[in-house]
Amino acid sequence: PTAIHRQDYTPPDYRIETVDLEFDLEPSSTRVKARLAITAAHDRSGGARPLVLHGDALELVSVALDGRVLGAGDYRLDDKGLTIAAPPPAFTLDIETRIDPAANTQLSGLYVSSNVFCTQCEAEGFRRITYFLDRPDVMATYRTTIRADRAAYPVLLSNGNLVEQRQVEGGRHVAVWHDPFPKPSYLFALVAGDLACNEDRFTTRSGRDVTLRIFVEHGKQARTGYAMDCLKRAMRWDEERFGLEYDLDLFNIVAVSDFNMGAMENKSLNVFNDKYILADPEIATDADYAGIETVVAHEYFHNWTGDRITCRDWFQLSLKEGLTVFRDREFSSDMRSRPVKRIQDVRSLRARQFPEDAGPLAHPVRPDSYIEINNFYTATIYDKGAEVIGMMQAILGQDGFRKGMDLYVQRHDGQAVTCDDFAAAMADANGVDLGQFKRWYSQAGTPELAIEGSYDTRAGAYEMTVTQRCPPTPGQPDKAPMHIPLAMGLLDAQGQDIRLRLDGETADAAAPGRVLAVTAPRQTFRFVNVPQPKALSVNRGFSAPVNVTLAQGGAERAFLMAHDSDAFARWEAGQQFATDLLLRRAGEIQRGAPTPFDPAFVEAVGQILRDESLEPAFAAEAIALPGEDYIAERMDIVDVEAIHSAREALRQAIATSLRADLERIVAANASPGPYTPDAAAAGRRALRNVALGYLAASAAEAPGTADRLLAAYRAADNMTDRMAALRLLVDLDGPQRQAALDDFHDRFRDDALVIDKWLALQALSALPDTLARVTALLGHPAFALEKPNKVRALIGSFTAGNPLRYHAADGSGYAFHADRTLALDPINPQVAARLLAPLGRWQRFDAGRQAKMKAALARILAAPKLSPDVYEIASKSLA
Ligand code: HT7
Ligand code: ZN
Repeated sequence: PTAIHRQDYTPPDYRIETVDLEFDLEPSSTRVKARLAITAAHDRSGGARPLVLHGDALELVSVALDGRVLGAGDYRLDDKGLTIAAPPPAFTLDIETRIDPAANTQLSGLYVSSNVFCTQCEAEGFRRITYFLDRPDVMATYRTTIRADRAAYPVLLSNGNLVEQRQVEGGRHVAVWHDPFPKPSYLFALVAGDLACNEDRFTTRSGRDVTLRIFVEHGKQARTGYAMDCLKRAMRWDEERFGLEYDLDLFNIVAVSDFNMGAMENKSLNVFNDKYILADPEIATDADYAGIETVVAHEYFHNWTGDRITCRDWFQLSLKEGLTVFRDREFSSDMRSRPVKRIQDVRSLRARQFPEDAGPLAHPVRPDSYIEINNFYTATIYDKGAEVIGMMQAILGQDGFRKGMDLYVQRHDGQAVTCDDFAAAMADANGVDLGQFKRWYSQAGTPELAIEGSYDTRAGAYEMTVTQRCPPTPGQPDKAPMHIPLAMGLLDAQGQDIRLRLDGETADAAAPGRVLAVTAPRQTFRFVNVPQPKALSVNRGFSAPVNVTLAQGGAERAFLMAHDSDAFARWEAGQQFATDLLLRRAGEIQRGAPTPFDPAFVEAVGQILRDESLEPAFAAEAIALPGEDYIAERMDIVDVEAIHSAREALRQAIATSLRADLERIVAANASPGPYTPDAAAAGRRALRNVALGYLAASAAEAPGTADRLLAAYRAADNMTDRMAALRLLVDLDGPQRQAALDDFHDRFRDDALVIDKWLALQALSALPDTLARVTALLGHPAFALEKPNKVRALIGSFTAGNPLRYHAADGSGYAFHADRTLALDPINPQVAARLLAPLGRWQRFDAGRQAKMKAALARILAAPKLSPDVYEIASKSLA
């Protein structure tokens, strides 16, 4: 496989103005007729250029140019597509292809999921439907005719407006759709099936009456209410926050059970993984509800940031994804608690994106090359991309950011553009220079900030020195300094923010917190007129996605935990305090000499438990320890056993010292009545379940723990509490564990999404025989390699979510991973490749594990007929 380079971009030689598609749907043999109106994009002084249409896994039936059927000598077919050497400057091309949707296990292009025809065309799936200029800078208007058996597929959908529907001979019917908005082929969609529908309406602020429909399997309509509510809230929010209004009379969503990702923003016909639509208290956890809110909003927001304004080429993917994640985060922050949302996003960034940025797959937010674009739907493109947008807002302010968005839409509506175009709109609307800031797009790696502060009592001045460094990443050994917006503050002895003024600023610049522009490799900020500070608070709100080194003792961290005016920074102080303790304990475990934990930490946790002024959702986050993966990132050589033991020991120490507080929290936050998914109720459940988790950590001291958890499992009247109890039980060997797992399976055996949870829970267990159980579950009727949700639930949970057992010293976890990858690759290479990242982290482990991880990667690479997807990840991981 060969790499594609950003620098090689050239505009298309031909434009496709209109696309007329006709589908004759049969599961194993679907006929697709495409009529394309094509014009040469360049002046032809140098003669006609060849027209190269992409195609993949297509059977060509016929091709005609301006009505003349072409013979084999008139065009060339190869594994990349169809080439016509010298077409006229403007012409019509009629192409007929035959495809086999039922055999499409890759789930890219047109496929069948539980008897429903559906498409997934991003990134390059349209070429698996017909020959086409399948690149995002070719935007056309589409008219789509769908013909199918009326009884089996009563619902026929595509993008845009329904212009005609009629019955035809042979028990078939036809629907014709027309989408007036030009779009790239990756936004094309078609759905046909026997689906139930939940219909609602929304009136836009300018008075457009929009019909909203959510299509799901029959019997599941009752589970679509929350998604519909989210959609309407998202539509209103986008009008209010960004002035962006929906632009058609119809907005359709379809949920399917087999989907490679979460959802897809096809113009006016979003297609979703069931997981991000279906919810009721019996089957969905609070996290599931929050996920639905985020993903429904995200796909809707793409209507402007992705569909109306799209990417020029796939190197610009973050243009739409980073921006749209930023927008969905802002939406969720407005719907829920902003600090809690920020904490959760940072946890996820540190768990997924920071390791990616520190490993062999590190790439810039705007990558320079790729082999397989499907491998670049990464945490860096999405989540770091969203951080970059968030930093722009931090620099420009919310009003300045809005001005930039307005200009971006005004300039580029209907176009396929670049990240530079976006940054230019932001800069021009605000009259600022974002030249240095744009290095966030081009330089990979997580910057490290070393911060030192010192107070000069005599001068009444505080100096903060910041040194920045960005570690080398593949292909980028040296980095230039970044522009880092660093929010910070100083607290006095009462925990109040000190008003801060930089040397040289006038008195009216003084403010209780500042956002500093860190731009140089080493920079000192001198604040004047400062009374004696007690604690320094940095990177408030996680204003920049960086790692900070700041020498702070336990007392200072505990003080910040209790007093910082920035809620995120309070949480962060607790995380860093816990991380210090856990790293120290892990080292002591390795040396065989554990010492007691600093009681100041346990006391600080106790204070949080007793502080009734705190939002429960925040308290839940504030008392939850950093994950094992985060601690691992901070160790020179990862020792999964020592990390696990250290973390368990700290959990036990907290449980032992704070038992009474924890019991009170569990009792006080018991469900007050029927389940509601709102943020406040979810926060109480979260706090209660974290407290229950601590109590379960001391199972050895409290012998009735397993019975208690089984009782909690049985008493639960919602999936959040049921799962919380079961998650704790699966780590305890005993009859209660099996009783609960069996009960769970029996209750929910017909609910695929819930059985995914059952698979995942078992894969996440800390018990030593977990791999054997996971291997046995591969043969369970509920599992199928063809179903991405099952693969992610069972295999993905084990390989990415269970470091203790995945990194077993004997290498069994790695061998399992290689075997599963090789089995999955011929079925669904996208999913196989996306699961592979944990093997690439071998540099972080001891020599024995390194050798076994590399051997697993080498075994994958040695396989004949590997997909480009898996080849790219495995080869880069070994490099
Ligand atoms: N834009 C969508 C990305 C996506 C996707 C990409 C590759 C293969 C399958 C896929 N399904 C969806 C989803 C989004 O970010 O909104
Ligand atoms: Zn997206």
